[in-house]
Amino acid sequence: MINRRTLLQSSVAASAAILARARMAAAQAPQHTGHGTHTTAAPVGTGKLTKGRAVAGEGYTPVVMPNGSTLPFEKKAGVKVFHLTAEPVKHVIAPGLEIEAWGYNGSTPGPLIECVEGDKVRIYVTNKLPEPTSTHWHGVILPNGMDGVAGLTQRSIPVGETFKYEFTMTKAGTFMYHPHFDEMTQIALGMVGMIVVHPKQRPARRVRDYSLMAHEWMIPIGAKRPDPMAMSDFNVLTFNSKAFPATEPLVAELGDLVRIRIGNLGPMDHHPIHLHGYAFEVTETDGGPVPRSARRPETTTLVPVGAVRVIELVADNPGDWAFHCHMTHHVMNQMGHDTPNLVGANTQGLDARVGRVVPGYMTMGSTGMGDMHKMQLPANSISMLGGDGPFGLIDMGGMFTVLKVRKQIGDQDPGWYQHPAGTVAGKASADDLARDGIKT
Ligand SMILES: [Cu+2]
Repeated sequence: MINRRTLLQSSVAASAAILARARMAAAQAPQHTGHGTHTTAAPVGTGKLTKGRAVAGEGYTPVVMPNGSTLPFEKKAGVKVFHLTAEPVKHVIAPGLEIEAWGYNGSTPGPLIECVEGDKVRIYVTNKLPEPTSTHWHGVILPNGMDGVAGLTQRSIPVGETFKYEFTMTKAGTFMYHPHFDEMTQIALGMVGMIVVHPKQRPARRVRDYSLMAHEWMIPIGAKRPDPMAMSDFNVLTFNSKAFPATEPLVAELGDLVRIRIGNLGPMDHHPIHLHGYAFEVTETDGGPVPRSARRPETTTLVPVGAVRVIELVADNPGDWAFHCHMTHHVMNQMGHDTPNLVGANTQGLDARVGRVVPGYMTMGSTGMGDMHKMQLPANSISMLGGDGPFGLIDMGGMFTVLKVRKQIGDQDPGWYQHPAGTVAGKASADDLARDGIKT
């Protein structure tokens, strides 16, 4: 493989699926690079796990927002008082890719708002954006004037001002919040958040309760500002605004009930979210609980734009289980699509001819895209796919994380699953093949 800049300078137009990327990246790729350099981001599997926010006097098990946080509140005369600040934020999608986003209280998604059915809440929203905003409480049943639709139910919040929303959380469930002013820009730049209203009473049960917000971004190679004009060419797909391998794993102990609340406030795409090793049921949407008689077992559930799906399962199958969007392009990072299809093409002649001007040139992509993680990366961009796993490269990026089920879980990421002897797929022996009559 060759230095990408050299390749571009020599104006070799026929190349791999990387070319659209490379073309845009040329200006930002000043470094001389070696051959076949491994460019995957830091492996998952080390680090402290995010905790939910326990509140004294509340009976619920706090929801955990991996890679995120829960909004604190103060109780004033029986009212839970929250404060959101809409503002520009610097955000790291994965090590190596920092963006200039907009969010709430310094993060995208904004912090989780967590309370209990029947709570009176007062939510202040301060606008530190360069334009007006408003906040809509998606799915929450409330008086019309608190619904947050700029122009329709309130004035937009001018730059520098603070508005006050007051209502009662009459209904338990999983909801979302987002702007209802210049939605296209503000949502595309990361202004999204989740709301969990716990029921007053829930059967006592050990539960691992997670909140994940699906999002999609168009981040041109080398740029820091996501492009809010994008309509179909999103190139970064995230859970809680992180792309694998930067997504924090979900964890559970054997016997735990696992509840995963998946919201989708991405601009355009619905996501079929798939879990390995388990069947689950969708127990709630942002409209409320799904009646038991209407539930069915699933391994994939479609989470449409502007919707929540809450899934539940009992953690009875230990291991490291992939949890991801099943759209194959949604588990790639910053993939260029404007390229010729080279899969199956015989590129030997091309390699030989280009090799005369660019020694060592090798066309990538002719045997598939599995080697794309070896590409050299321009500044402020991440590998299209991949993090290091226990058996080599995990060639997944984007909307991908891992549910780690163990006998015991502490405060730390438990690392990779230690498989019992004889339970990992491996090379068939000559004896195996002979015994079972397999001819290869
Ligand atoms: Cu998807």
